[in-house]
Amino acid sequence: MPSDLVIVYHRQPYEEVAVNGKTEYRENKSPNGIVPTLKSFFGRVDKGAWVAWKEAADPANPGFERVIEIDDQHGKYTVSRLPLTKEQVSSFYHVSSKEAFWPILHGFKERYNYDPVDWPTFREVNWAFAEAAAAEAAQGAVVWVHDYNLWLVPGYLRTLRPDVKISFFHHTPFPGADIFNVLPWRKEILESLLCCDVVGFHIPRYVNNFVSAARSLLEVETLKRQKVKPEMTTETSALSEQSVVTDLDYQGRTVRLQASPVGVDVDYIETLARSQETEARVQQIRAEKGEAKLILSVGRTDYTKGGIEQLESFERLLESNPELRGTVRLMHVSVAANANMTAYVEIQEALEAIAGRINGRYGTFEWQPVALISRPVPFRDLVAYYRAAEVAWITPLADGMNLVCKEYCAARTDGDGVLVLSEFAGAAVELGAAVPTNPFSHKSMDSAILFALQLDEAERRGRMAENREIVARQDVRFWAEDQMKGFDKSLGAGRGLAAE
Ligand code: GDG
Repeated sequence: MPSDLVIVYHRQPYEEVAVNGKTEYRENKSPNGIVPTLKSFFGRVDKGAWVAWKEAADPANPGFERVIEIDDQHGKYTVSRLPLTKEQVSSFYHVSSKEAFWPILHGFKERYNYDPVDWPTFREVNWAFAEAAAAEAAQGAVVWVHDYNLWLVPGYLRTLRPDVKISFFHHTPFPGADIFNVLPWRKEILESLLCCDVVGFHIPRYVNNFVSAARSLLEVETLKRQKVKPEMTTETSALSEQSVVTDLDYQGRTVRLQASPVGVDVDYIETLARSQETEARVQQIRAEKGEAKLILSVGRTDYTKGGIEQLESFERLLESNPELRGTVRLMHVSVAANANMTAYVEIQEALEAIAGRINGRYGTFEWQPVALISRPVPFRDLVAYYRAAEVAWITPLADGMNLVCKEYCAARTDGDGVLVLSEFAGAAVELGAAVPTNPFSHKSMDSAILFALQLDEAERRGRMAENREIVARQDVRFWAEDQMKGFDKSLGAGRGLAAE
């Protein structure tokens, strides 16, 4: 049976577990991230489909069922798994996406690695995703494509299935023309994205950057621009915009542009944070750390997350403020998602070197200033650390949104805690009561963390209350509803999805 909604995302929507020699497909263990939210859209349609990939030695004989039926709490849907070879995965995902697109999207021109990109393979893989989506989609269905590694899917899909409605969501920042145009495939990518009915980004800045890139190479016309909603314009943020383009014309078609910041599952996090188990764990963490204040930093091991710059700032903090020695501890959780890539191995080594140096220079038998955690922390424990940490120090150099800072606020059901947030995280345009910091400036990094440590309780609680209100209002359901509105407005001519 064809599907009314097809989600195209490189990741599979469940975990595959072997039980007594049989494969079972289970809800992902990790409740965070956006996969559960995406799946919840299947509850709004008669039939849904998901397109992902799975590695196979021989794509002609993959050795696994290509299309499987899933029936979980979100409803019934099929998952098409494209058999990709190890070489295809490496070329399309690790090389083109991570070594060429990722640095450009985050504004790191100097890290951009052009030479190993195999563009024909990138096209081939994107074509396979488009074909699989076309095979699943009902007449007039909505096909929702996610992220830059599937940039060419909309263009191919438009050719294969002119009837479907295509929506694309970018989870990363989108740079302006000066940076985006470093990519030699820029025109092909933009032409593909302009085949969409809706192109979604987290914040207005990325929308306007996309328009600047499109305008630099193609004849696009701005049909509509509107004032940015007050909840997305904190004055302090380097990423603020005052107005945003909402409709573009390209070759006689209207492309709707949407800024909707992804939120977190506040109900779920609050329930976890309030549970007796978490409370007990929080007491235990507090007892272990004693009087020392806990500064918490969580993120993937990636140069965009600014881990090295943050540890260096912490080192300067202890150097310049000897009275802080013994009174603060930094828990720096940095988990590698791409453990084998050279760039990430180098960062891991650098983090270990700096953390070791700080501990060697300032630590004592009783007090270790930095706990560098490189293994994933179970989400339950993470929530307990969020609850126990006096300060969350989130300082990416560039980040599409950053969900960790929102999770921290959601977990602070006690109303205390200080969030120090980089101006270059998309979330900074929403969380105006965070202590802002510029990770490119030593002065700003050092003074922001010192300021956060010294805030009195009334000020801490006032700021946290403001941030919690925004995080609760603009949660993941708010994002989902916003996406729905985008579908309804622009995709209304299709079969349509039922509003909840
Ligand atoms: C991309 C964009 C955008 C981290 N360590 C552990 C752990 N995490 C979880 C956090 C959070 C998630 O990973 C990270 O989300 P972020 O949003 O911070 O970052 P990216 O992975 O880079 O995500 C980003 C996002 O897409 C959504 O559009 O916000 O800008 O780069 O949920 O909690 N979870 C557990 N243990 C860990 O050690 N369980």
